[in-house]
Amino acid sequence: MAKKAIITGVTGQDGAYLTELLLKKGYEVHGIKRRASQFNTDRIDHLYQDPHVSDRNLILHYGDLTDSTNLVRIVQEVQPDEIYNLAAMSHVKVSFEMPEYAADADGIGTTRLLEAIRLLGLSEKTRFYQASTSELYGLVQEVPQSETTPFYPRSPYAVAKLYAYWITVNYREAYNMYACNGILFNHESPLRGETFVTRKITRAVAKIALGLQQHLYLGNLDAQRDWGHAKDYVEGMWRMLQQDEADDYVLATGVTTRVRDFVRMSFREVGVELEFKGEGAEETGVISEVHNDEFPLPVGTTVVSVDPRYFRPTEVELLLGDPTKAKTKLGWEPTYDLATMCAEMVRADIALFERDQLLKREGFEVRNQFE
Ligand code: NDP
Ligand code: GDR
Repeated sequence: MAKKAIITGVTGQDGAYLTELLLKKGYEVHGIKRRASQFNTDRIDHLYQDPHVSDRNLILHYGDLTDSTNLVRIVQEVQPDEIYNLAAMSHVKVSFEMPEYAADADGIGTTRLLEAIRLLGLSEKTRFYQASTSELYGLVQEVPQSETTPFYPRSPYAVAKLYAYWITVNYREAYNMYACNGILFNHESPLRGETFVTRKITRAVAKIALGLQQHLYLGNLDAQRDWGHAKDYVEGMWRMLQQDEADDYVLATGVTTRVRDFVRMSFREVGVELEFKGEGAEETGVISEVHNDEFPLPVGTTVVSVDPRYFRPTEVELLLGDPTKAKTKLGWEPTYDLATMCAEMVRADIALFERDQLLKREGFEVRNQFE
């Protein structure tokens, strides 16, 4: 019999990569997606199977982490071997605008799933993965950060995730459930949401290189992040649920990079060198060298500025993870380095926008979104 897994947040970046991984491993995957007014399954459309086919191994269910009735119903129907709780209002800056919703979906949502497992008598059968985060570390207490570093969350998102972390530990201890926290540092990919900083940058660089955009506005260029590739990280999630005993693990690369340097790295991919001038809100990124005959802007053009609207009321300045425990106990190691991932993201965004470039050349209007 194939193992059954439920993935919440199946339409997100990690949901897509994890679905692909579990299908390859022969699982029957049940994804929970939200009802939306437009299709929201772009990232998993290549895995879609016609509901009329009888031996499908990817089944999607409508559901929401804020509604326990549907979660109980789906868990009862599926009787899963594993649940991966990836669904969340996952944007740190946006959580300052909707703190109550973040607490409900990201915090209480986790309890709703754990309670579904418990109430349905599945505590011994169903293994549970909670998408915890390096945002728990928040204000720097220790560098690098490991499973034993104290938490100091700095946003409504991180506070909600702190609750989710501890309720997962509590259900493990109180009910002997196999429940794990993956404390994952930032991980990116060509499927990354468009408003997270790496993807915002690679999209803008692609558009600027194709003559579809002139300028990129960013917030805190000094922030440092330990960026890995989502493909590596979903493998770690799966490994956490295959051990003899449940535990909590950090997944990270052990390398940290400033936002400003990721901008430089991305422009380098299109043959352009940037120089940063000024400080704080006055800082700008100016083209200092061009090694690409097709690049549309000359040396001396300012292409990056700081817009304080992207600053956060409380910022997380430095994240650098220590993945030793995952390496030792799970045999997990990242396979991507940042430059390779950055190149993959820029190339994917160029391919995405070449269609827009063609439309523009032919005289059609191309609207700019997500700037
Ligand atoms: P995304 O933002 O790409 O995906 C989030 C998913 O959650 C989407 O499928 C979204 O649906 C769904 N979702 C949001 N709210 C609800 C809700 N109320 N009910 C049901 N589904 C909901 O996130 P990632 O894939 O990047 O991250 C996955 C998880 O890992 C998240 O919990 C995130 O907080 C956490 N995390 C992520 C890290 C990262 O660097 N990527 C690092 C550490 C933790 P829709 O598509 O409809 O919006
Ligand atoms: P983060 O990711 O907050 O770490 O949360 P994000 O990419 O949003 O920000 C990283 C850093 O870049 C700075 N920054 C900007 N960020 C955005 N989004 N837009 C900008 O214009 C910009 N300019 C500078 C930010 O201030 C920050 O310091 C991500 C999410 O995936 C969470 O769900 C997850 O838990 C953590 O990673 C680990």
